[in-house]
Amino acid sequence: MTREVGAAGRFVRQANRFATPFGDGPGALPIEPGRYRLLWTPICPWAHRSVIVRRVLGLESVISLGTAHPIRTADGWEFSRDPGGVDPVLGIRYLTELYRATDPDYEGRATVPAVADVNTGTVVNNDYFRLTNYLETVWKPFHRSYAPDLYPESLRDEIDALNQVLFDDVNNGVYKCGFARSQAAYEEAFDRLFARLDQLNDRLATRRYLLGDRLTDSDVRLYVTLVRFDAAYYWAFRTNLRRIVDYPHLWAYARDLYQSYGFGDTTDFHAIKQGYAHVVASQDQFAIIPQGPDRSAWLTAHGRERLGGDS
Ligand SMILES: N[C@@H](CCC(=O)N[C@@H](CS)C(=O)NCC(=O)O)C(=O)O
Repeated sequence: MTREVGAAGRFVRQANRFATPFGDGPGALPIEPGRYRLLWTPICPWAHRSVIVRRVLGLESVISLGTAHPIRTADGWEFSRDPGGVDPVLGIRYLTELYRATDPDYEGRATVPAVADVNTGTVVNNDYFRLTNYLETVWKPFHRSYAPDLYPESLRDEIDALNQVLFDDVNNGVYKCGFARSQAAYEEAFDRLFARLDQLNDRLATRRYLLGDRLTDSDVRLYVTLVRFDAAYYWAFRTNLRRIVDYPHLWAYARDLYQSYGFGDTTDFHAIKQGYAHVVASQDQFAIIPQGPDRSAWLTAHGRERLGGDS
């Protein structure tokens, strides 16, 4: 993480190395059932998105899933939950082995989500930003019947624009708070995050989902951050002005999604808490002072005079 520091101590996320698209165009990764394995760990919001979409769309028998332990070791993500500590399909102990087999000169972090080609034992795609969109579009021939259209053509521009905002202020916004190396960088990200959550809460007051009455890719993206918020970010990344349970519409919306197929059943709160506790423990400390909780309510009427006594 140490290299991903920008001006004034801001966190700047590394670019994806393996971004070849899926599809039938020249040079694209062919759509082929049984050929790919999605690698994730339940702590990771970027990987969780793809796991949700894979289940919602019924792609589980088409793209297999490998699960790393939620605590990242000094050597990176480890398949220690598997028998013998080795991913049963790829035969690797650590995710870094896969990245190194693909590109011996790879110097970035070996991240999830990563899609491996099981025939070659290499990473073919780790484009966490676009991965769900591939599952939603070019993988359509393998969707279950009655699968929802999470990325309808008529809404794509709107979804893409909203996804960018969600990324900047919310999905990556919490990381900008947690990985800030200066008080000013933390406060800037914190203010943007809560201003955006306030706005999203208002938006969801009158619509069931972000884009109206249908579930879309944007809802998956917002969900993965909301579900980690009170359990982890609030304390681990100091995003503590308000909790999600303090926002009436965001909280009901988050529960609505959690209770939907593919969402709550892929959410592992224990792994999330375990993983972020470890992130905090392994991080350098910059003595960032939390900006919350919200102090404004301390001066509102308490009504306790009516009980008598001196004041
Ligand atoms: N590919 C993106 C996003 C994916 C990502 O950050 N995944 C995290 C887990 S949430 C990861 O795998 N980190 C591995 C590491 O830091 O070594 C990135 O490199 O920033």
